[in-house]
Amino acid sequence: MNCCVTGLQWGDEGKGKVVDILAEQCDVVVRFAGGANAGHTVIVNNQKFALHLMPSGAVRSDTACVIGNGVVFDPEIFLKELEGLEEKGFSFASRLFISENAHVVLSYHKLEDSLRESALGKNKIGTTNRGIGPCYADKIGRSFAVRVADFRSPEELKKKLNNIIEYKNKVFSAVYGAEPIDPEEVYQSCQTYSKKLGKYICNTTKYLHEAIASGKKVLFEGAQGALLDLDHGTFPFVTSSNASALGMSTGSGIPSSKVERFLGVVKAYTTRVGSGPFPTEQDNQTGQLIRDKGNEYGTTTGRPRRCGWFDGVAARYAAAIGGINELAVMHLDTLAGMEELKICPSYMLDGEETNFFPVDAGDLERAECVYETFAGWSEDLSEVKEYEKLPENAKRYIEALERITGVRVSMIGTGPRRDQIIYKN
Ligand code: 2SA
Ligand code: MG
Repeated sequence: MNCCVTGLQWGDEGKGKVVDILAEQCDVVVRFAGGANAGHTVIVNNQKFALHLMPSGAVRSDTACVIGNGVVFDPEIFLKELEGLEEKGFSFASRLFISENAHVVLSYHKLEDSLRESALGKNKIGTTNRGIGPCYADKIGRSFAVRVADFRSPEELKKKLNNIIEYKNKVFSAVYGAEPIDPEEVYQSCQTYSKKLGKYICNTTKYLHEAIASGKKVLFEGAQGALLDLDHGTFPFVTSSNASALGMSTGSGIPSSKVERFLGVVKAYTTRVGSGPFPTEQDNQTGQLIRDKGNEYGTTTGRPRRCGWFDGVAARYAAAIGGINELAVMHLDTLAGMEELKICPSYMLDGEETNFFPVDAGDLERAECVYETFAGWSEDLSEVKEYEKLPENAKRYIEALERITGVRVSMIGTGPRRDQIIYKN
C-alpha cells in the first residue's frame, strides 16, 4: 500500500522514525513539502542521522529517494547531507531523484529570512532562518524564482541571477541597510551544485507515476506538521508550505486516490518551536520535565521546544483535514513517572465550549483548555514490545487518544531506536 506520513501537531512528532520503519516495506520515499527547515532524526545501529532535506529512506540502501516538486531545495545543505551519507557508506547511484520543478533556496533567501525576522523583533515568526518563506514567496511571485531545472542552462541562469540579485540588493539595502550580495559568487556555487547534482535531476512526477503503475510501494514523508500548514495552520505562525497531508498531491503530482494509508504522527504530548499560540502549553515545571525527559530541542536550530499536554482539539482537526486513517503515538515512554496526565478534548472560547479547532491566532490565544485527567504510570516503557504488556494506565491513555481524535492507533513509540515500537491492532 502507498502511504503518506504527516505530523498532526507543530512538527517534531517523530515522523523520521516512523518513516524509517515503514520504509522497510517500501520502494520509494518522497519528500513533498518544506525544505531544510525540517529535522528528521533516525537512529540505525546506534548511529544517529539528523536529516534535513534527504528523505528518511536514505538510510536504507535499497530505497529510492525523491525530492518532489513541492520542496524548496537548498543545494548547499543537500550536498553536505549527501556527501556525509556517502562517507558513511551509502550510495545514491540510480536511487536519488530530484524534481526539476522544485524551487531553489539560495543564499539571498536565507539572508532575507533573517533580515525580516530581526526587523519584526518581538513579533517575529521564529523561523529556522533557512530561507523557506522567502523562497516560497519567490515561487508564488514567479518573477524572481529559480528552479532546479535552471541548473541545466548555465548561461541563462547567470542572467537570471544577475537580475534577481540586482533587485534583491536594492531592496535589502533600502529596507534593511544590508550589504550587497555578489551575484557572481551565487552563480559559481550554482555551477558546483549543478556539476554534482545534475545527474539526479529529472521529472519526478513521471518517475512516481511509473513507479506506482509498476507496483512499487511509495511512502510520502511530510515535514513540519499540519498546524504549521500555510493554509490550514495557525497563520501567521506557520511555515510557508502545505505541511499537512493536503500538500502531498500538489507537492508530488500524485493524487490522494493512489494512497491508501494516511498515517498521522503525534507525540503523546504536544510541543511547539517558534512563536504562536499554544493552548495546552505548560510553561512551568511540567513543561520542563517533559523537555528534559523527551530531549525536546530543535534538530535544526537547537532551540528549546515549548512543551504541553496533548491537545485533542488540535489533533482531531489535523486528522480531519488530512484524511488520516491511522495514528502513530510517539514518545509515550517520556510520560512515565508523571503522577497525572492531561488531555484537552475541547476549549472554552468566549464562554462557549467548542471542540472544533479555531485556527485564528487571536481565538487560540483566548481559548481556555478543558482537561480530562488520567492517572500516570511509573514503569519504564522503553523495552515493552507488545501492547498487552503496557501498564493499564498507559493503555487507558492510548484509548483516550483514540476516542478523542477519532482515529485508531496502530503504532506506539517507546524510545528513539528503530526497534522501540509497539504495533497495535
Ligand atoms: P520556517 O523556517 O519559515 O519554516 O519557520 C516557520 C515556523 O515553522 C516552524 N518550523 C518547525 N517546527 C518544528 N520543527 C521544525 N524543524 C526543526 C526540528 C526545527 C528546529 O525538527 O526541530 O530545529 O528548530 C520546524 N521547521 C519549521 C518554525 O519553528 C516556525 O514556527
Ligand atoms: Mg523535527
